[in-house]
Formats: sequence, structure tokens, C-alpha cells
Amino acid sequence: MSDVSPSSTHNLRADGSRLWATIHETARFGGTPKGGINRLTLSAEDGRVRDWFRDACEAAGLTVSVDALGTQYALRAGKDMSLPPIAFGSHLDTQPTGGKFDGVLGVLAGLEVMRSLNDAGIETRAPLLLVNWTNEEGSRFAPAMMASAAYAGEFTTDEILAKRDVAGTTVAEALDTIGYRGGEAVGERAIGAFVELHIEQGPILEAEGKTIGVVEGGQGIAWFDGSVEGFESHAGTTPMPRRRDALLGLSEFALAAERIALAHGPSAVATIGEATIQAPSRNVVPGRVAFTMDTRDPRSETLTAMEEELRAAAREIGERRRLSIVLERIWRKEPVPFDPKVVAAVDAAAEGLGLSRRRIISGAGHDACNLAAKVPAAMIFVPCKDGVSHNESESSTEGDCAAGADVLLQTILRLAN
Ligand code: HGY
Ligand code: MN
Ligand code: MN
Ligand code: MN
Repeated sequence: MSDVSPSSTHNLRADGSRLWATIHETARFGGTPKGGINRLTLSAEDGRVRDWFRDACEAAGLTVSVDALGTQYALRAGKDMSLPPIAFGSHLDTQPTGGKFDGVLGVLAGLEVMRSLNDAGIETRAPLLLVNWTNEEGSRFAPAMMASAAYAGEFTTDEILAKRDVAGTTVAEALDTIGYRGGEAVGERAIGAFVELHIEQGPILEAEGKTIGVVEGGQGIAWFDGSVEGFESHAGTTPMPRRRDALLGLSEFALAAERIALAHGPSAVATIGEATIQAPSRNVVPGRVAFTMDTRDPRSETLTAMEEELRAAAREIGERRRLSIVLERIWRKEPVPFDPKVVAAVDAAAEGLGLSRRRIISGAGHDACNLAAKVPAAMIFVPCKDGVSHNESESSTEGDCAAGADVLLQTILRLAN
């Protein structure tokens, strides 16, 4: 292994075509006919990509371990093993209509960093740790970013293991089914700093022609489970004015949520991503509807104001339509600032590579947003086409992915030596 003086490594680059090939090689696990990925956390497809990831890490000489929530850690030794490792990574689980890059880029660019250091025979002073966090997406089991939240102490491991999906399967059962309930205790592993590379999942970098987003923090998020109780009745005989139609109540509430978000714009957003009529039937007026809601803003006080206004709208619509609209907040993540020293390392790396860049706040939640509560953390963004994500058409370019991997590599070399 050669010595790691900064001058000897400033010119080190990742192998962009190898990274691009790896991204497309793993896209087959849960790949969809439209070119996206449907790889829900702890599904059989997730199990298969985890096996692939473990084998690829071991082939790169890394020591792989798994914690009690299935998070995978791949360790590369450093000169001074007494130092806490510099960690990087993201997630390999996807949304049902996921794309090839959300989460995947951060994990596979991390693997590319390890491979590039191996090729160059470089040993860093601090050890390096590549992480695949379990269940970042929160689509099958709520909340999102749950394993990194448990690592940061926001939840106990038992709380997470007991979480159930809509079929009633627990996280524990799902982990056992794919053989990824590891022995390592969650949160005990030391991490010196954490850096996550991710596509922006928004339109700003592309619109401004910038290659790199130097991410300064993440916005706040609040998740709700909701229900609307009305009264089932005959679709043919119940006059319109006498109906207590739960679906119409939810429809009005959804439009009220849009109005509230727009009023707190341009940053505030509100989404009802799931809605289910209980006991649905074409010729029955819906009496009960269940739904979920996601609200976000960079300002904590705005998240609170939106919740108050949503509850007021639920009361007003409920009284007028003789419905009961209930909102239960199940998760709230405060806006999080990233560590200035790690942000500065990202900025210096991008500058040293001569890449166009701008400071940015993340609209999406990320594992780094949880890590930031416990260790110095920051993120690197690269553009995605039309700012589209959580859609099968999600795409980026080989050049942008390579640039992101180079910034990740150069940031790690700054933090680990
Ligand atoms: O919801 C999020 O922001 C993340 O993509 N799971
Ligand atoms: Mn993601
Ligand atoms: Mn996502
Ligand atoms: Mn993430």
C-alpha cells in the first residue's frame, strides 16, 4: 500500500464506466418492464441484491457484517485501526415505482471508492466503512430511514422489529425470511463521519446546470395516518344531500392540504400518497376511507403551522359533511443541519475537481439526516433528469454519476487522512 500524502491522491479518480456497469448490473434485482426497480425493503429481491452486495464487498477485500436490523457494514482496514472509520453509503431498497439511482448510487459509488483505492494501492489512515442501511424508503414499513434512525438512537431495535407492513408481517419476520437478521447490536459501531452521495431527486441542479450539490442539511418531515368515517348507504336510493360520503370528505381534505401547502410555499409540500376505501363496492356510498399523509418544509414552525391548519380543515369538513376525519401524527423529523466541517470537505473536493456546484438543502429525507444526530455528516448531490425520482423513468448520466463518485472519493480522502 502506498503512502497517502494529499498530493498523491488529489488526482485519484473513480472508474466511472465500472460504476455505471455496476448500477445497471444490480438493476436486474426487482427490475420492472418500464426500466425501473420495484425492490421493497426485506423482499426477496432485496435479499438477492444484499447477497450480491455482500459478495462484491468481500471480493474487494472488505469485511462484511450485518446488524440486528439487517444493515450491512463493509469495513476496509486503515493504518490506524484505533480511529473510528469514515463511513459512506445509502440504501438499496426502492419504492414500488423506484428508479435505478435513488439510494443505489450512494451504495455503489461507495463500492467504487473501495475498488479505486484498491486499484491505486492506497491505504487511508482511518478505516473506511461502506453501509447499506435497511429500509430507507419507508414504503413497506413506516417510518422511512428507520434503520439509520435506530442507529442514531431515535428508536430501539425492538420497536423497529415489531413494526408491521399492511399484510401484518413484522420487520423481524421479514428479516428472518431473507436471512438478514444479524447479530451485531444496532448503534454500537463507532463512526467518525458519514458522507452520502445521492441524486438530488429535484430539479434545481439540472435547471442551473450545476454538477454537484453541496448539501447543507435536510428539511423537516411529518407523517400522518388518517381516517374518514361516514356512513355506507345505497348508491341508488340515497339522495345526494343525505349522504355521508367518506371519499368526498377525503377529496375535499386533499384539496385543503394542497391549498395549505401552497399558502406556505414555495418550500412547503403535502402529499396523500395512499387512500383505501374500506369494504369498497361500486353501488355503495363509501362509509370509511383510510389514508396516509406526508408534509415537509425546511422550517420547523411551518411544519407545526401546517399540522394545525390541516386539523382545522378536518374539523370544518367533518362538521359540514357529518363525517369524522381523524389525523394521527406517527412520525416527525425536525429539519437537520449537516456538519460544517464535513460540508466544507465536500465543497473542497468538488472545487479541487473543478466541478460546478452550489449549496442546497435536501427536500428528500436521507439516512445522512439521521446520522447527523450522532456523528458529523453531510451529503453530495448530483442531478437527475427533469428532477424526477420515485418514478420508473428516474435517470442520471454516466458523467454525473462519475463526478459524484469522484467527489465522494476525494471527500473521503480528506476526512480519512
Ligand atoms: O421520503 C423520502 O424522502 C425518502 O426518499 N425516503
Ligand atoms: Mn433515497
Ligand atoms: Mn427514495
Ligand atoms: Mn437516502
